[in-house]
Amino acid sequence: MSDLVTTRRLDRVLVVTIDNPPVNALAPGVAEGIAAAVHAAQTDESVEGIVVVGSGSTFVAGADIKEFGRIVAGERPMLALNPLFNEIESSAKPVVMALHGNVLGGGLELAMAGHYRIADRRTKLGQPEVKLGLIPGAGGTQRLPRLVGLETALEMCVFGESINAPRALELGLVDFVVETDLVQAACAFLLTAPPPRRTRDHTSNLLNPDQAQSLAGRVKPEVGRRLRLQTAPLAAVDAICSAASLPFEDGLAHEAKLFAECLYGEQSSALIHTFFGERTVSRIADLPKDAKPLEIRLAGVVGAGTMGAGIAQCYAAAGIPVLLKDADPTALERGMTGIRSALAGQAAKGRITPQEAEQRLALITPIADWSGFERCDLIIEAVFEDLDLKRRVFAQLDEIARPGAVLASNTSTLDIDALARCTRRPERVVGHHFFSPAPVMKLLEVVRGAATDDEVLATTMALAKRLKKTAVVSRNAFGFIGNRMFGPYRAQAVSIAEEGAAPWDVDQALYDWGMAMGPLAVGDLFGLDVAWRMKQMALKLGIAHLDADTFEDRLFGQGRLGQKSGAGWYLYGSDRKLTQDPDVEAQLRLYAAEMAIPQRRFSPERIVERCLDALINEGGRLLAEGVAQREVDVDMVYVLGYGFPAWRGGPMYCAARTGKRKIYERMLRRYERYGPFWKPSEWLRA
Ligand code: 3H9
Repeated sequence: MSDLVTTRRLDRVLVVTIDNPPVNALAPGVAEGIAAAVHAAQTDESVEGIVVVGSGSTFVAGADIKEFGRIVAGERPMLALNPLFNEIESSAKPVVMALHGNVLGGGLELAMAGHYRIADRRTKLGQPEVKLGLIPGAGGTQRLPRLVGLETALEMCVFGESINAPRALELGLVDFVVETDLVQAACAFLLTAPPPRRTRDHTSNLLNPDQAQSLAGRVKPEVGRRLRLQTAPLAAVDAICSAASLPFEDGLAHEAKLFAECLYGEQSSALIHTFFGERTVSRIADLPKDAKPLEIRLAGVVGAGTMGAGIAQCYAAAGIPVLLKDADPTALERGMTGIRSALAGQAAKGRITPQEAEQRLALITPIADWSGFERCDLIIEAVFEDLDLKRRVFAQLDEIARPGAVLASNTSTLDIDALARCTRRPERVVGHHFFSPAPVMKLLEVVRGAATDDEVLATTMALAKRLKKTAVVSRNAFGFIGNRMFGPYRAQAVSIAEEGAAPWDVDQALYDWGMAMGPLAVGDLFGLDVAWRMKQMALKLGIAHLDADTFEDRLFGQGRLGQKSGAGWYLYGSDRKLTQDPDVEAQLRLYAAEMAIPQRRFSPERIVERCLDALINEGGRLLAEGVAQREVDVDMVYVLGYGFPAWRGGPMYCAARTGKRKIYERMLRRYERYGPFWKPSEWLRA
């Protein structure tokens, strides 16, 4: 047996253990080892049955994702798991899969190749391949519908969400759920001499081909809407529905063909990049391994506005008691009302139980003064984005907070070092930039000030994990990574509108490319007043060569602040639904004439190219300045915080795909024609 798979005997049962830490991924040798053990057991008369189990904390979390890049690069042959799983399924002796931890992707496919499945109560089962731009490729689209029916199989494979063991039991995906020792329970079951039972033969759950086709016709538009522009989910629908019309082996061949198309497609590489990217960003090159995180037993949030209330909810969701302070009783009450209704909404949608909602609410203490803040291990301010106001808050925190407490700011742009200097403990100050809505958005942009010490950074990274956020570290610089890049990106969108494109065409081009929202509509969302203020700061600091006077500034000057005032680039009804405003376009053309801006037509491709080039170039500047650690950090900020499509991998990933040289050359041409905005960053030049 290989090191990855070992066998032992428990009475008349052969126990096959997969041992490939940390997640027992199906690296080359794992499935081979299991199949070989099953094969050998066929001729060993002393073996009556076989149990397959994972060592450590999990069964199998899927195929080894690291292999996919190697396959695409031609360094490795395509995975050939089907013959091995078929060998297991064909065993003349019963095979029980003993499941715990994560049974995902190829792991669930392996489990379904067994004859019976017994699971620990806390097991999670799923086919998350679509999240990597793939479909199940080792029989999942053929065996899963046989066990749970087409509709449930679609739900699981198309959206990639896992289910828990009790639900799997209800669905017939597992046969037993136990609280006792898994292997003992599996062995005891085998000694009752259950007959081998092949999943492939279980066809009673399948619809007839016509029904399957009409189901596919019904779900595809919904899939197209919910997972816009993604190819793998639609391929999953095809593969699963084919289970109803094709014999099992043909179904496997059809699945294999679709799997290969997805694997060699661009979306899969980009999504695999984001999978590893989300994990890479937690590694900080110069943070000593022995930097010990502080335990956060009580947190304080200053400011009960949208952000403060949202941040308090994040802490409560992680089980951390939190004091929510606002000196204005109306604001405090509004904040708490918002929290109550958000929690009730989550309970109504079944995301949490009503008891969990109660528990979370009980962890949040609204407070008008500073009482209790002296006990907090961490205090985060989320007051209005104004440097002087935040300075005063930090000076006050310095008076109140206990020695050693972490003092964090939720600022999205301001100078963390300037805030740190208002205290006598700048080493305890750090930026925790949450994104709105804080309980939903996964990104936490962490700002490491010049003095921030290792313990504070280690505490922040550990805390982010507890809050279920992905932390990306930025050095202190105006706008950090996210907002600093957003300025030039939006500036291009505004310029293109000034040069002749209708604002909605600019937004539509980027939306159709995959962005969650167009950049001008985003301006309306966060407020053209905020955009204006940010630009003034950037201009003062001489960042990114933004134009001092633009059409957007005119809109702001007219009191068109975006959604909050009912009008910005668009018009908004009371439901905040947007409509195009012909007056904006008429004004735009007058503005262009007044400013003598030559007018031209823009194709959607050209709009996307110019906006992305601006985004990428600013990302390059941040890398060259050392504000961002790595390309992947920039990518994760954009994918997790700015609606950049994960299946495009992030701006810097896109740059690599397009070719840095190509982008550099067109930047240089624009730089020579249009001036300093387009000066290529050192990163692009290198
Ligand atoms: C598939 O199965 C295709 C099939 O249909 C067959 C086709 C032919 N491979 O996330 P964590 C690493 S596609 C390689 O921090 P957690 C991960 O990078 C696959 N490595 O822990 C990390 O490494 P490091 C379908 C993997 O407890 C370490 O393990 N399966 C894999 O927060 C710990 O991971 C999936 O998509 C893997 N499959 O979460 C499941 N999985 O320490 C993907 C993890 O060096 N995995 N690693 O950074 C997950 O969703 C989560 O990792 C899991 C654990 C929930 C399992």
